[in-house]
Amino acid sequence: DSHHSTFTAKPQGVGARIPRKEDARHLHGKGNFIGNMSMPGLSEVAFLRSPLAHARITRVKVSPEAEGHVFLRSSMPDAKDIVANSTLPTYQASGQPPLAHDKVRFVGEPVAMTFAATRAEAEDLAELVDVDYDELPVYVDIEGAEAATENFVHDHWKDNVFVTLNANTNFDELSAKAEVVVKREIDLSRQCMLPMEGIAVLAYWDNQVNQLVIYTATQVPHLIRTGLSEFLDLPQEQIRVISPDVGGGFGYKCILQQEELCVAWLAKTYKRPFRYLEDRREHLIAGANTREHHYEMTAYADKQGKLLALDAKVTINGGAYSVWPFTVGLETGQALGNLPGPYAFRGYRCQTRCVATNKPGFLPYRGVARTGVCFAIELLLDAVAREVGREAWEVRLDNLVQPEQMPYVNVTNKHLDSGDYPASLRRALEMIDVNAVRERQQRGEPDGRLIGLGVATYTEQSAHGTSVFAAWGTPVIPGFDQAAVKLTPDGGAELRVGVHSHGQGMETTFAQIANEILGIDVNRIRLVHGDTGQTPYSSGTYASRSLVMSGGAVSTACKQLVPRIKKIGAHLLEASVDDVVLEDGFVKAGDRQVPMSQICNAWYVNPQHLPADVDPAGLEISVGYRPKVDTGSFTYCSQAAVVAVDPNTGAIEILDYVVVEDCGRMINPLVVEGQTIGGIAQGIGTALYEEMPYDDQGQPLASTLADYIMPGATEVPNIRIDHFETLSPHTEFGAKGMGEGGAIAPPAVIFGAVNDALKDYGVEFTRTPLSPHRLLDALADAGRS
Ligand code: MCN
Ligand code: SMO
Repeated sequence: DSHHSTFTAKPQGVGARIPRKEDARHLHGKGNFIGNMSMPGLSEVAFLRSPLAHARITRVKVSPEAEGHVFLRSSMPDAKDIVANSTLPTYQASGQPPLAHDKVRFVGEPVAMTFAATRAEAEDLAELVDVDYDELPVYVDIEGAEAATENFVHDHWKDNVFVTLNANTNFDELSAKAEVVVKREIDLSRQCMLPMEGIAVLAYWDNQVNQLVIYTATQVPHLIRTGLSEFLDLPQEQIRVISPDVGGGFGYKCILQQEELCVAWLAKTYKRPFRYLEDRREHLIAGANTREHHYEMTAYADKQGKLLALDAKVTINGGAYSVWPFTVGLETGQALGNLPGPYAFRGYRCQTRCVATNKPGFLPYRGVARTGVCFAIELLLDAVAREVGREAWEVRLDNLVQPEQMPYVNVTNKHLDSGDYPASLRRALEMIDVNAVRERQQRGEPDGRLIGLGVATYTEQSAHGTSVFAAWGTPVIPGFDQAAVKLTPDGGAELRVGVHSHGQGMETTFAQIANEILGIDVNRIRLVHGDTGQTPYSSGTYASRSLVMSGGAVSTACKQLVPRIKKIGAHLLEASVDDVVLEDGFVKAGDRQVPMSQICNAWYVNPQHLPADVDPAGLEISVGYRPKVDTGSFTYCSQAAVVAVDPNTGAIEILDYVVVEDCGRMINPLVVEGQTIGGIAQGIGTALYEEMPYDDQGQPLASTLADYIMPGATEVPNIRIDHFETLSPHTEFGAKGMGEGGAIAPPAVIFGAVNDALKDYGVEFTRTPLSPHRLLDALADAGRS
């Protein structure tokens, strides 16, 4: 049908399903991670962390044996507190000191720093620091934080609210016409991010160039440099940030971490190498968390379940500090703007706010607010469908933006660029075979388990541009991106980008883009990324932006080199430049051709033979790129799942999971599928397993992976994927970003399926994770177990 692409890819070009170049080194244990690095005279750093969630520090005593190896905030007067500013009107900024001094605001907040030859010795030194605390009231939950009238998380604030945002479009007028009103409260619990590698930073001083060199596991090397420059008071050219292999980012590594600032300060001050590696326990206790959203949702619909208006109040538990550079405004603004998702209703009233509590700071995590808003609106639509007595997908098909409405500007002014949303849902239903599932449900399972079917459709706003970051109030982020392309004297190519690939496969996909245009073998194309000393300035990797933005820049740069290559090739072929083409890595005139290696040799090694009007800029170029419309590309996707619920044990098994996604032209379908499956695995974690619990004093109750459950291979089913390829009119190749998408829908899909399985039991779940004990408790409450 028309949604499936008939495009045929070149063997290594755009669209080719080739294996990832980067896999070989990782599969052979040859990755270059900070934990593996060694350096003469390297000291290992440890932190003494707060045992309390909210308390004043009244006295710090360092025992004499540790003197000279222990650092407090007062030891670092030349470092500034990390302050993430925002242009959003109601925003209250938080100052995050590199080390806590006047008070602590969450359990695990660093209070003192030590170093020694080994980590164990550094930790022993930290034991020699004695801190007295005066306890303050602890804010754990949203309600408690909002109710506070004094002793706020930040002393100078007027309440515990970081920011409040409001939207109201045609709400009164359209909600008044509703025949059906459905309300739900929906919660996404707080969770960790658990990349395989935690925070990792090694810094030293390079005397030759008088420069601080910092290796850090980051998604955003250029932004880290900008941040370090500001908070360490060093000019940018005196800082080089290198992000080598990174063991997963997922958002955890797109901010400036205070540990990065501290280790960089040590290197700047002592002019020798220092390293800090976050361990698993530190990550679970003190690493920034994500996802804690509370929704109060009201749908106003007609008798068929067609939405007229939506009323929503969204509150986010933002933890103690607003992260640099995104601030909590990112999550809050994205929730406000993306809650309508793929739906066409025109009445919207929404308030989103983010409150400060005594928990670790709040970070964007794969999917960012879109996982929460998808969960909220999809569960609400399931409830509407039940209310009007229709199937969940029938109601969705009526509410989705229809293909003839595209491009569609929705109620929050999102420019949905292209696609056929209902067709993706219909295809997902066909793949999962709805009728067969309903028959099976009717028949019942021999083992007594209950079968349920869930569906969800979402949009993934990706590759947000300059104007979107401005709307989220984050002044530090330019939003555009750049690339430099250099052909080598022997006919290979180097692509330099300031984004960072830490599992997304860009070393392969960006080479495919260059191969598409220049025809150079992908194994002769090297991606240089994640080093401020070698790459153009960049907003970095997050928000599924790298392909559209940096990939767009690579494409533009390669295209601009083509006439220069042809000019040299035409000379070598003694042909007119108008008569030659660049094809498969050769400049061709009729049946004569000259390979790229000879063209590069002519320019770099034997330029004396070339005509004088060959562009002296040569075979190297740097370009900037902004898509034609910079409000983001809108990938969309429908997912469906069948689950089996055991009402005796509370166990949930995912029997089938299907995906129909449309990210425009896929540069590499294999990479797109890998990204999708990885995201879904994380989404299954959000849905069924992951939760960071705290007691009422803000003590984290899961400090090891025995207490914090995440899905393993056995919890992730075989995922079947189909692709539509509707090209974006705004981007190079019509590609749209998709790296987060997988993680957006699973909570909505799985909860929809479990609620469907239990629809005759009088229970409905609206809070993640859906653990066996929650399921059994609910059945017991309903008198059904
Ligand atoms: N791609 C493609 N065709 C498309 C779209 C994307 O072939 N139409 C390919 C790209 O070329 C790239 C990959 O898919 O190789 C992802 O591209 P993109 O959607 O631009 O996303 P980013 O590269 O900007 O990656 C960021 C995104 C985010 S925000 C999170 S969070 C996340 C994710 O990627 N973190 C990840 N995927 C991850 N995957 C791994 N392994 N590790 C992480 O930390
Ligand atoms: S959470 Mo992804 O780094 O936008």
